[in-house]
Amino acid sequence: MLKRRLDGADASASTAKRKPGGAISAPVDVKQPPKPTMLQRGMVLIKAFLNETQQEQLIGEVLSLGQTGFFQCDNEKTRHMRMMHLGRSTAPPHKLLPLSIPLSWQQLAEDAVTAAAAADTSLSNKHLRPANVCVVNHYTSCSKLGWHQDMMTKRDCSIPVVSLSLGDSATFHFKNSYSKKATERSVVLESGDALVFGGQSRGVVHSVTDIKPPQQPISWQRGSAALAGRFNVNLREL
Ligand SMILES: O=C(O)CCC(=O)C(=O)O
Repeated sequence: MLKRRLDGADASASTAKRKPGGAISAPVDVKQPPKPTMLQRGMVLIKAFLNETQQEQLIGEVLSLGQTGFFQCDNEKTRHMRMMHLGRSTAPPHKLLPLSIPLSWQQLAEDAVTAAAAADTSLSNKHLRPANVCVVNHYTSCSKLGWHQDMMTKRDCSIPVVSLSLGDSATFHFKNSYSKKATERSVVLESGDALVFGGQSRGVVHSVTDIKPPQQPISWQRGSAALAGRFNVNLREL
C-alpha cells in the first residue's frame, strides 16, 4: 500500500519547521489570516482556522453540552472514545435528550466552507445549507477511529463535511476507496485547524490515530482534566 504524508499547509514554504519525527509542520502565524490548502480536489485544510479565543469559546460550549450529551462509544470502528450527537439523528445509539446544533457552530461551518472555496472552487458555497448533524468526538491517547466514510444517506451529499479540531493533535489518514491498492495519505490536525471535504472528496475513506499533546501549549488546556485529549467537532448534512 502506498503511503504519503502530507504537511498541513504549504510544506515548501520557507517558514516550515521540521518536527522531531521527520514530518514538516505547517507554519502557523497567528497574525496571518488562515491559509487554506487543497489536499486533493474537494478536500481543503485550513490551518489555524480558529484563533485561541474561538477555540476557548468552542471548547466551553462542547464541555457544557457534553455534561449531558457525551456517551462512551466502543465498537468495531471506534475505540475508547466519547461521542456526542447533535441535530438530526437516524438511529440514536443512546437514550439521551436530543441536542440542537448551536447556530454559532453552523456559522463556523459556513465560514470554513467559504474559506475552503477560496482554495478549491469545486467547493463553491452557493448551494450551502446549514449542517443538520453534528458529531463531537472526544479522544484520549488510547482512542482510535477506524476507516469509514461520512455517508449516512443516499441523498445528495454535495454539502461538505466540516471538521474542527481542538486540543491534542491527531493524524488523519485518508484514501479515495477501501481498496487495498488505494493510495493512503495522512495529515496532522492541530488545535484550531479546520478540514473541509466535499464534492469529489465527500466520500473519502478516513481514519484517525496518534492522539498526541499539542506542539504549542494551548492556554485553555492548562486548567482542568476535563479539557484533556482531543475534541473534534464534525458538522455535516444528513
Ligand atoms: O476526528 C476527526 O478528525 C474525524 C472524525 C470523523 O471522521 C467522524 O466523526 O466521522
